[in-house]
Amino acid sequence: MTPLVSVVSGPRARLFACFLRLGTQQASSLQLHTGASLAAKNYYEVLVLGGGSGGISMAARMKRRVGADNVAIIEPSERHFYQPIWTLVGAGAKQLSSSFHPTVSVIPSGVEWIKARVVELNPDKNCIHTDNGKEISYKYLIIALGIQLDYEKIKGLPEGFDHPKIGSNYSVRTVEKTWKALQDFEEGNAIFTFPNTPVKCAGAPQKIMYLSEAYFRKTGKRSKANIIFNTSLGTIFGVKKYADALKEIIQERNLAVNYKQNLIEVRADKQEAVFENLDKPGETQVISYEMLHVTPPMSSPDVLKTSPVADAAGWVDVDKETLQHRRYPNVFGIGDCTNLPTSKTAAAVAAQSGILDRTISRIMKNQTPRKKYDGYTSCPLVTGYNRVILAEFDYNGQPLETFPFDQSKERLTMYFMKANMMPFLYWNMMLRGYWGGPAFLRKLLHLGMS
Ligand code: FAD
Ligand code: UQ1
Repeated sequence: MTPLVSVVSGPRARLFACFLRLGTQQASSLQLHTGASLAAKNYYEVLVLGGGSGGISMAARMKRRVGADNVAIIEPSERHFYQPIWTLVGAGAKQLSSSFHPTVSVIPSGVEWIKARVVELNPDKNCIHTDNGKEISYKYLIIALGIQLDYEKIKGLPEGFDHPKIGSNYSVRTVEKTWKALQDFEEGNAIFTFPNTPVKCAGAPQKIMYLSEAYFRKTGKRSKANIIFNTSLGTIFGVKKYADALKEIIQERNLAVNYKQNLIEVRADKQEAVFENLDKPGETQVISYEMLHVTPPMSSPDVLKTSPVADAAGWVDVDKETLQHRRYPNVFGIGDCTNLPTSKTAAAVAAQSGILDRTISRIMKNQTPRKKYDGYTSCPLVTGYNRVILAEFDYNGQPLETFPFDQSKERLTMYFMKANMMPFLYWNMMLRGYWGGPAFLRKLLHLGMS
């Protein structure tokens, strides 16, 4: 069958975006125009792998550097997700539909969207391969493939999600199950887990615990709930200032935190979770649950693990200040798929996008990169339906706060920022390549302060 797809950009792309937004049944069932191409050209000056937070932001910036015709994004998904809002979707404070737009609507106009999956990288030959058999070459490559969710590494998952009482804010498929489990809670253990791997947004596994506690209080069920946070880590949060604030909340709200406990099995039919004690190999504990929130193990995407651009652990091996690849000077990495030693968040991606833009611009002019990434990352720790502690810090784990007040205090204003301002900023500025993080704001708001 001849594919009905072709290269679509500019006004046509927007038209298709509207078309998709209308949710025309036919469009999806017949797989008509999606605005994507099957790769009209086989060479681009800038090729971006992944159309998530980092990929779209960088494509928008690269379009300004080299022109839309010279940029392409390879991304298989028809929907682009604003994942940070899933914390609130899982707690019933936002609708799932508010977390996505059609991918076609976020592709910068004129930039080519190749709707495919990357299956192989060949940086020695400056090309990649896609799952539909195409070889695409590039002058500069930006890798923004995100982090992979490994639910299947827990025995009993992902099939366990077919049962009630279990959810996970980390996937579009399971986030609404969290809200369902929360509403269905009657009496017993509400368990929240943190895996024994790197994760994205390391605060999210506990944010949903605080929200659940608040929900139980609101609905008169708090006295019937035994709330347990079983984490593989040995600490509640990596930065002392925020860890101290969280520990106070944990004590105040009577939450049980158990360290070095790693979820290894879910017996969803019996509502049982099995944990291994990481300090005592071989020792396991079975806990029954009335509600279970799973944060899955995560790893670098499979396509990267075995590729020449990976470090020993599978992450894209980049310079921590310039984001340029350590061995391939025309290759760059951004976001969750890299080995940047900072917390994996969209806030970090925003800050990285500004730096990487400058790095690439100088490389294109045969100049040495100058601007240095300080590891800025941020985690709005949602501690209730109207409360947020806004953690912001750098590579050294030192607080790097934007606002001229103590951000380790729970605040309504910061909740408003997380729930309403951030999504607006993400869709309208970051994805258009105009948000490189709040450094300028921090400097402005701290003028005159030592
Ligand atoms: P992603 O945005 O995940 O994009 C990766 C893209 O690569 C995806 O579109 C994917 O389809 C594509 N891809 C994967 N494999 C292939 C392939 N083989 N070929 C082609 N394309 C591929 N961050 C914050 O800053 N603040 C928060 O409050 C916050 N809360 C969060 C809460 C939750 C529940 C979750 C899940 C995340 C949260 N984050 C938060 C983290 C944030 O969403 C991520 O860090 C950010 O999206 C990372 O951007 P990225 O571009 O690296 O990866
Ligand atoms: C941020 O820049 C960002 O990226 C768009 C987020 O992701 C959703 C955040 O959660 C936060 C907190 C920031 C930092 C922005 C400010 C204004 C402090």
